[in-house]
Amino acid sequence: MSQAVATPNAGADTTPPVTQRREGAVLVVTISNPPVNALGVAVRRGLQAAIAEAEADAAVALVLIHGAGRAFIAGADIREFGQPPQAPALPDVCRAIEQCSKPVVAAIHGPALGGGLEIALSAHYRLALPGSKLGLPEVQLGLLPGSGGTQRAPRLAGVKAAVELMLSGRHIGAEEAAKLGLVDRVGAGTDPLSAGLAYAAELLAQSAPVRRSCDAPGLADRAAAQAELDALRADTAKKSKGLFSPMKIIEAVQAALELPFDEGMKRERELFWQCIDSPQRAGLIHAFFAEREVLKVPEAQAAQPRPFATLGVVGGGTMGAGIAVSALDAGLPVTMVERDAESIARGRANVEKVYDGLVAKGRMTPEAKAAVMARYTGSTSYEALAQVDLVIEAVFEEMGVKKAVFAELDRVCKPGAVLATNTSYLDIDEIAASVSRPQDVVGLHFFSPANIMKLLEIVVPAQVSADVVATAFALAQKLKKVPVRAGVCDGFIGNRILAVYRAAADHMMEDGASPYQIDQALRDFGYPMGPFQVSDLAGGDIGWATRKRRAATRDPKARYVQIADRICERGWFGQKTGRGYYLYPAGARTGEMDPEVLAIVDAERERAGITPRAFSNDEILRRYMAAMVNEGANVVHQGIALRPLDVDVTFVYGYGFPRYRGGPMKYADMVGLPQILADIEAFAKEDPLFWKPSPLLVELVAKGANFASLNQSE
Ligand code: 3H9
Repeated sequence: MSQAVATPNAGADTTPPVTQRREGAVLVVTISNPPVNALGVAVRRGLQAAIAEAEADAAVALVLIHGAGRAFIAGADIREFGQPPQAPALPDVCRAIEQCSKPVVAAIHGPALGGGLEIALSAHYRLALPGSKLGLPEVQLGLLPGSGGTQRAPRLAGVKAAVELMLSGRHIGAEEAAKLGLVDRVGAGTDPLSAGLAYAAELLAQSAPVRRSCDAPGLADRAAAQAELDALRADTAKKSKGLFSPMKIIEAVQAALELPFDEGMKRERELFWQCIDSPQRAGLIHAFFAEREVLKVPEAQAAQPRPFATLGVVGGGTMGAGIAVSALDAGLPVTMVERDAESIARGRANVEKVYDGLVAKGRMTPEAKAAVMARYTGSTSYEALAQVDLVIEAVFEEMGVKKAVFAELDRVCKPGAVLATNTSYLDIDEIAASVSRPQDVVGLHFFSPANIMKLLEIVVPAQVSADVVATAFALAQKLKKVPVRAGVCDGFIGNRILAVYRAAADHMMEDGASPYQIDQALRDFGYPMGPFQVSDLAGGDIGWATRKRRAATRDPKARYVQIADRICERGWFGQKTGRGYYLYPAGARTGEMDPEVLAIVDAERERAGITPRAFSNDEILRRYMAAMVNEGANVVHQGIALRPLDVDVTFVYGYGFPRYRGGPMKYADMVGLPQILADIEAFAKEDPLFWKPSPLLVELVAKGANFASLNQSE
């Protein structure tokens, strides 16, 4: 993102980000680089200088490092990656700490992640307070721990635990870190300075010696360590799903097993640079910042959210129940309303089914389920929603039905209640205009299953007030969703773009590629499933209903592929009917190729007068992505998405786009916009109606700019 290296303490404050002062024989080193004490160049320089001072000052007997504010250290400054490196490098700072001739203590509170944990592991003694979050999450950025984490963590915690931490990137608490041998002491309280000073006093009283992690004995049983690593390597090869850095982590730990410490560090550095140079690093770091930038929308910056403590859900079908579960999981009380006793019983059963599944798998106790369900109320009367702060309507996707529900909500809900509609396509301005309080109406487009899928499109109709939008963003965060602001249009951001690239896939199918080849090409790209598998999973009848609804307004000159209709006419709706594009014998979830589907495709080609031609997987990908990016550009151009990064986050969290590619707009930037535009212009020769270059794409190419230039933070 930002091409500028973050300046610590930018602005009027000129306090250096690392300060030291003597407290008796202890040199207290304080890192203060808000918001999370990332290890930018000034922090690295400060730490190096502090260690030099400790060595030089005979009155210093021990060094205590701690973080000011809410973190110990959240890691390397991610904004520096991809920039020319500036000395000192973090591994050198870590080595200086470890080589210090006086004991160094790290007092950890809050996040101690990545390079932050590596600093702590280079210290000689570690204390962590409750609430600490320790981890080596570099894998999530396409990296490996590059400041000795791959060499020191296995020596302290053993291969298995260390590699598991590095491959999962998960954060662990102080207690678990102590069990693993990564910290020596779990302290009490919330102040790392006072806890650290008390620990330092103890160590000084015991004349505790310097004790270096590079000499720790975790790899002493070489054969056992190698056997553990071999098993992890085999597992990682199977599970790393196209990711680059997991195998590099294994290689780095192999070096820890085989090489003396300093040579292992060199090997780790080489592997780290391979990760830095990989496009996956660029994609994942883009995703990291984009996921945070999506929260920065004008309404949420201009207004405070309305308080919300209670939630109503209208509709107990799959969507309504999923939304209710999501809210119950977040600790909110939920009142669900359905039209009659039978429907509300079904609604309740749909909610309970989710928790019963967890209980059956041993992931929830029956008591915990009962406690959650105690917050659920079912009712057949709208009056039950009179006092709730926020209502989400999740009834049948039809304007008349939705308006009838909103009329009821308008009648019963208290003034100031937020009235949200969970629609995928419908015009929310029209819904808002039908009530007496359009300023309270907002769209919340959940994705199915709503308790699992992270994406939440927050659709902003013309008359909504800013605090309602801010409330929607606050709700999304409470529900642990990733919210994206969208404007009103048919399909909002995600489904609108989907309709276009899905049509491109249908065109390719009719022109000669099989659905199986198209799916394979997209799985090779990194999607967990191809578009035809997704259609079988979602149910072909859903798309069929939409196509029928749109039939009347479809441009008769636009190309329309009828293969999906032929399949649906046979009642083949995908997994739930045992066949769709694929065959699912005996309820199987993985489909098999279906020769009858291929025969239908052939017949449709013939009917349309098309002589099939061969497609390479590369061409399939180019067409699919060109269609997606072009419509993404239209969506940004028309203000439906605020920035290209909002399109990226939508696709990563709602449509299975591989996160390590950053999102479609980031991918387009990496391919180069002139290339994408040239593809579209070439395809337009066959079908100028479908392939119309987006004005935004044309403009950016003419200016030599990219999508990143429209993301304020880049
Ligand atoms: C590494 O360490 C490599 C080394 O092994 C080797 C090097 C040679 N840098 O998430 P939040 C910003 S790789 C720069 O909203 P929270 C973030 O963008 C690094 N900026 O807060 C946001 O900015 P803004 C390994 C960072 O409380 C603000 O801080 N470390 C960094 O929900 C607040 O963040 C990681 O991967 C950073 N490292 O969560 C940890 N971290 O306000 C990444 C955060 O402008 N960070 N920012 O939007 C996190 O997981 C979470 O931010 C954290 C706090 C848990 C720390």
